[in-house]
Amino acid sequence: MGAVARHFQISGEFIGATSYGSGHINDSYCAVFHEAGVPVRYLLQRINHGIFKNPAALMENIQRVTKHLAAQMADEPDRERRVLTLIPARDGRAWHVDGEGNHWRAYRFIENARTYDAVESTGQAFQAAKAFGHFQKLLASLPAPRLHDTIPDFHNTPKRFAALVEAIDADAAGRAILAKPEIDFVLKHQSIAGVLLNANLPERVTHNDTKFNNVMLDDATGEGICVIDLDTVMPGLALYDFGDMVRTTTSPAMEDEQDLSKVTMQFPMFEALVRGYLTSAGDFLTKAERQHLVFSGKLITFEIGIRFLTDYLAGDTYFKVHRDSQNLDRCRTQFKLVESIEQQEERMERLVQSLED
Ligand code: ADP
Ligand code: GN1
Ligand code: MG
Repeated sequence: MGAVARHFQISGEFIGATSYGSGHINDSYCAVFHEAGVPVRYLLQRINHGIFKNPAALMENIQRVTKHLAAQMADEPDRERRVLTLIPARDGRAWHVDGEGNHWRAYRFIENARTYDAVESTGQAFQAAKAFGHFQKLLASLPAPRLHDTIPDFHNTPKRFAALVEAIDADAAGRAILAKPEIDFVLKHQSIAGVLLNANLPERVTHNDTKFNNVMLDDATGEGICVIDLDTVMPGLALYDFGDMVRTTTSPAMEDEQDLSKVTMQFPMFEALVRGYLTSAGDFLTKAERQHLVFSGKLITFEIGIRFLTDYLAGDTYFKVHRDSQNLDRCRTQFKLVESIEQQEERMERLVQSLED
């Protein structure tokens, strides 16, 4: 790690690095340098180029996005903690390629803030949603050209459905027999897959991976201080972001929880999300977008469940796993949450409606 870290424009002496975070895709490390005798932390990441096929395009997106965000934060107190800051490599580029062809980047470490894998309070849900809505709002003015699609069709649910059907047919890991109820669940819900794509919603610059653990909450104030994990920032629908907030922030259970009785859509969390999101995004959302807020939670939860199931059937080639049936467990929590949303859909719709009046 020292060899990698020294390729970035960081002064001081490299002390060490440890593996960091619980993301499913990239490898993150917290690296410590001594600068004038003081330990300073940096976040180093190896980009998963098996998944992000064009790391240069991805880094160009991140450079443009962070620069645009930073310019709008210029007058804010504590502005350096409100947007990710890339540390350039010594050759002046925004990233470093090592001898094995791995792409690395370094960020300034956001101190006195942290991410949570599971939500703990409605206040946290409100703050996360407000931060992601603010992120969308600031990026609405990103100058042309259009950002690169870092993963094409990332939230195209019908294509995710088709990929699952292929994985069932191929049954590469011989697991289809173990996932019959989950496969049936998807087939039964096929009709919802295309709804957002056919709802005439505007394309925006969106985050596309608004997991609760992709926003850092300030330790002292609880504020959603910085949106992180920018690899999938690209053109998308605002509701992809809101839907993924519902998926990851309304249930108190971990994504791979095996006790499904713990997985439930907690109405007060949903209410906090809607209120937080409307605080920052309320003035640009169209009527059609508002009308699909509840639906987007159901759809994105369904979609990510499909992706976990597809990866389970393919033999765990995409998401990092730490045990054998982890992707199936993740799929089950998603579908349990979809059911919980279905049971409360009318009440959720009434809430959104009441906030319109
Ligand atoms: P992944 O794509 O693997 O989810 P993330 O970019 O979300 O990677 O980073 C993984 C974890 O590292 C985050 O959940 C967060 O806790 C931490 N992290 C990421 N960026 C920073 C940063 N600039 N400062 C401090 N911690 C960070
Ligand atoms: C991955 O990188 P991470 O862990 O924040 C995935 C998301 C999924 C999520 C499920 C690039 O996100 O799309 O929703 O896992 N990211 C990519 O937890 O596929
Ligand atoms: Mg992440």
